[in-house]
Amino acid sequence: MDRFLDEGYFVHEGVVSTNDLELLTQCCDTLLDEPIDDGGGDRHEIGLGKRRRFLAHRHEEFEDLEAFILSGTPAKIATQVMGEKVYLFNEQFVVKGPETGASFAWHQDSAYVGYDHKPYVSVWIAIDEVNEQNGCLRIISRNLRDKNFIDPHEWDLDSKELVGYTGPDEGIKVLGPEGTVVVFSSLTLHCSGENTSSKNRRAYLIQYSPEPLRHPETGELKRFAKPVVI
Ligand SMILES: O=C(O)CCC(=O)C(=O)O
Repeated sequence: MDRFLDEGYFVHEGVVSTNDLELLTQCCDTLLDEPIDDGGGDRHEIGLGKRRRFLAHRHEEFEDLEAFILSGTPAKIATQVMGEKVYLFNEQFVVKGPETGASFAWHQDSAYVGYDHKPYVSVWIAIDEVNEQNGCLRIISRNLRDKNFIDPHEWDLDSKELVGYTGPDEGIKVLGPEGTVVVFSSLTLHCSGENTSSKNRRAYLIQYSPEPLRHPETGELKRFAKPVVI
């Protein structure tokens, strides 16, 4: 995993089976039928109506989805990166609606946690082909050995998101067919563009941590801490 440590991310194509992609599509579309919920309460309030929807923490309602993320391809990838002891920490579908789908600003996922923790790994799966028109991910390569910290982030009230970078680097665009998998550290800066295409851009993001992620003072679990079983 030298490449992951050197660059903070890697991309896989062709590792998600047709059946698993179908499963993700069905679960996502089932959730999309529900009334829009922009977050709040114990979830980050980062939804922007149908322009940017986060359908979060619902895997327990879909038996096969739970099995997929605890023992399937994304879980295996997480153990390859972090070793055998890995916990499902968080998961969400991210959907940018057609024509006016909103961007998501440069950030490190760790910035959203709010307290000290061991960096974790995000496995992002494109449910639809991703291209420059529909809001592909962009990544700034980061050597995790040298830059093992969270950069300053500011909350943008208008766009309802944390912003961790506003410089000129446009990053590396990750383009690819449905099923493209992007694996990145919670310290790797990434963002995604607008969706101006005529269809939803759907993706599923699963996060795995090397230990249960708890508040350092209260001990309260941040989200899930389900051991991955390969
Ligand atoms: O799917 C996207 O467009 C980006 C999602 C993302 O960066 C995140 O949830 O941290």
